[in-house]
Amino acid sequence: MKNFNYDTEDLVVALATPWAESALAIIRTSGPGSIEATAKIFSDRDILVKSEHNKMNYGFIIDPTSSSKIDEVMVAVFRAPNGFTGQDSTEVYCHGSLPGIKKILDAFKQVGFRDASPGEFTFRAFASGKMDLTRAEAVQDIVSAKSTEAQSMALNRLSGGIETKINEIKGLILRTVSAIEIQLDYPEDEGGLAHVPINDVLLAEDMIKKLLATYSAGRVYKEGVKVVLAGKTNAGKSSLFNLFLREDRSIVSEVHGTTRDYLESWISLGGIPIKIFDTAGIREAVDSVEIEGIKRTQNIIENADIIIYLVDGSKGLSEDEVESFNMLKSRSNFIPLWSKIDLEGIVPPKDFFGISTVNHEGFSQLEDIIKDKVFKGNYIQGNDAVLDSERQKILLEKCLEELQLFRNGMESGIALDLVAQDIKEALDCLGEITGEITTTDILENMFSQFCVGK
Ligand SMILES: Nc1nc2c(ncn2[C@@H]2O[C@H](COP(=O)(O)OP(=O)(O)OP(=O)(O)O)[C@@H](O)[C@H]2O)c(=O)[nH]1
Ligand SMILES: [Mg+2]
Repeated sequence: MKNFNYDTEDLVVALATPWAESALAIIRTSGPGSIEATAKIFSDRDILVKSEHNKMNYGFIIDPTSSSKIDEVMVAVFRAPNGFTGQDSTEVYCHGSLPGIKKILDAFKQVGFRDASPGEFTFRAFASGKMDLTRAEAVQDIVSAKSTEAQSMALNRLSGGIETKINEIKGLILRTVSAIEIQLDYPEDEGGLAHVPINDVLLAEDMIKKLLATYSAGRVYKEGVKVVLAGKTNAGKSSLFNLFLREDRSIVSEVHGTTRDYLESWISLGGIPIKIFDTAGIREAVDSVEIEGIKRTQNIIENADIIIYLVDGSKGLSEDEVESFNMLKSRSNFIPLWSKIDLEGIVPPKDFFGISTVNHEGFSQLEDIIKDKVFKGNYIQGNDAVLDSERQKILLEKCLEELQLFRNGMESGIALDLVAQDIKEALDCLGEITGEITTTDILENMFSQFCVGK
């Protein structure tokens, strides 16, 4: 967003709930004097002006021109330096009628408020020191979280999970920086480089690496993964698709080429949102519709995060699929399944996982294999702070690089005042993450992602 409004001294107002008909709606304001200004359109001015912090007040919103009642409301009062923005602010809980909301917003404009830009309330909270940038970013994450896991992770960040970690890392680096400063100030001191606590730098690097590893795992919960069911016709793909969905969505039959176009659906696997695709079985197609269906299958396979390939266990790997099977086999995201193991005498060969959609044998193992492939070993523990912002990730990577440069420099005996520059840059990266060091670009970029009213 261009022209982000950095003015934090004027009065802003915004609808914080969706612009849609609902039982109740919330309109929020912020800015020095916003309580007195809200009182100008409230039925009992004194009550609001004298209201304590964190208190709800019953009354009516009054049209300042006609003095007629607009709506029956509750008004919450928050006083600086408390409350979300750290400024005087109010929240009006009104009825969720769109014309009513519009009238209330107009009334606010008449007494000196302007529309808030996206993210302006959170920006004010940051500007008044109520939260660092990692928490500010978490505010939007929590609003947009699409799964319960993503929401819990955002809540952890909002409570300062990342900020705490960054501060710990910063503490380790600062110790090293101060040791270097002392060395530079008193070079004649005995002991030389032994005084610089390189171990702290190694510890900091380790913590950064661990934090970076949570990024891809966090993405999984936030954005989900694409899983495709592929294989020859009649292998049992649609039957497995239905088992994942726990409903008969895709047509199953013994006729080869039953599924002619792909089907997709979202499922949740232990909280991971998974978009699963049932595809047209691969074979020498008999008509143009099927040819197009198979083309689409190949396209989906190319773009999938996980490829589950079914071989009909009652037939075995057929000659015409060996070549394409071998090509897919080398991929790390490939899971080969041997289907129909409930039928007599069917035993999956080495490297294949057995599955039956009739008695569900092998299904829970398949779910575990998918999770392993998705996380690639980077599992998140219950209360781990999970890195979610790309901005933070890039800065952490840069910080790590600078620390490694610093260590290499120290080890190869480069002059201390030169390597000191690297470690200071590492420190600056951390300062940028939390927002101690900011530029207009960072702020504009960040807050433009927010919705109005947050
Ligand atoms: N015994 C047994 N039969 C199965 C199993 N899974 C699927 N089948 C049967 O195999 C046949 C083909 O199943 P589908 O799920 O339609 O196979 P598909 O891979 O989707 O086939 P296309 O859509 O033609 O590519 C059906 O008659 C199913 O009932 C299984 O685990 N055990
Ligand atoms: Mg099918």
